[in-house]
Amino acid sequence: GKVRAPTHIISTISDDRGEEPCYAGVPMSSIVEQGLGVGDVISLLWFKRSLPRYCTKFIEICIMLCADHGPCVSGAHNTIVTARAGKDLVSSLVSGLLTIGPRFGGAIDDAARYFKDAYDRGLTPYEFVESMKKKGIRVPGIGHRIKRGDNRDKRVELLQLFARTNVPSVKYMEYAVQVETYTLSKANNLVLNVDGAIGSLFLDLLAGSGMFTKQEIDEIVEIGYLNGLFVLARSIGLIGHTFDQKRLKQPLYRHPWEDVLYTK
Ligand code: Q5B
Repeated sequence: GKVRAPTHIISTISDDRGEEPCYAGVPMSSIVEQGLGVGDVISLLWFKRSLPRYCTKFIEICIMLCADHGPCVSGAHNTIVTARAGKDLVSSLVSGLLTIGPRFGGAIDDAARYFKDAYDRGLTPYEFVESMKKKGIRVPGIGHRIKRGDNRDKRVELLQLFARTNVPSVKYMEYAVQVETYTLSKANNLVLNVDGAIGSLFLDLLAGSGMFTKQEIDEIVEIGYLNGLFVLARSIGLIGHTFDQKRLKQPLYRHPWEDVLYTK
């Protein structure tokens, strides 16, 4: 019989060989006809399944809330400087994206990892936070440069409101809130930030939706899917900042000498 030559690539999420492209087996026409949205497309292409409406809605809310946070944050600053250096859209975009990491926007996966581990092991917030301190690790998902105990992040409040109304169980989110209560007793800037809110709530979606086995949840957390939400969302804002600078015909950026401490 025929012998199949070994392939160089294995792909399991999409197929464009038929009459129309399919995402995780779902034809494009069915996605459009059913009026599905970007949350559904992410469900199919990232999680390879159709998730319930409250999950896809949550994903869409995350994307809307994280799309931009003004020109002063690391990512937007890099993008603005790059655009003003005359670089193209893709260069300006990736220059901003490259700042996403453990301090800025890329703490969602680690927040999910650490909150899950601490909750599943039954650690009290005190035991969790103090054990992190002993290890010299900042609690991912906690702390913000401008948000404070008396100036909470509206995005976190909106996510929590949606979850408390729509998500069947919010045990990981409530745990993160208890951790925040403890960290706030130490310092006023140690609020639950947007990364921590998304990380803990996504654990609730994964565990409470009944759509994932324990093994699948462990794999998602281990691989680290969730920073992808911030990367995807913030790309919207970074592209906007690029267009804004080009539209304004802004000149090459040079940082003022007065704002540098020259020292030996
Ligand atoms: N301390 C975010 O630091 C920041 C602590 C902590 C224990 C902590 C810091 C941090 C974890 C990473 C994280 C996501 C770097 C943030 C985001 C998106 C954004 C951004 C925007 C957007 C801020 C002062 C004292 C020190 C520290 C202690 C600080 N954080 N202790 N656990 N987590 N968080 N990142 O204000 O005794 O004086 O040495 O790394 O979750 O990125 O809007 O800007 O949408 O764009 O610079 O919202 O919290 O504080 O470094 O001066 O620290 O607090 O050890 O203690 P800051 P520092 P001590 S959301």
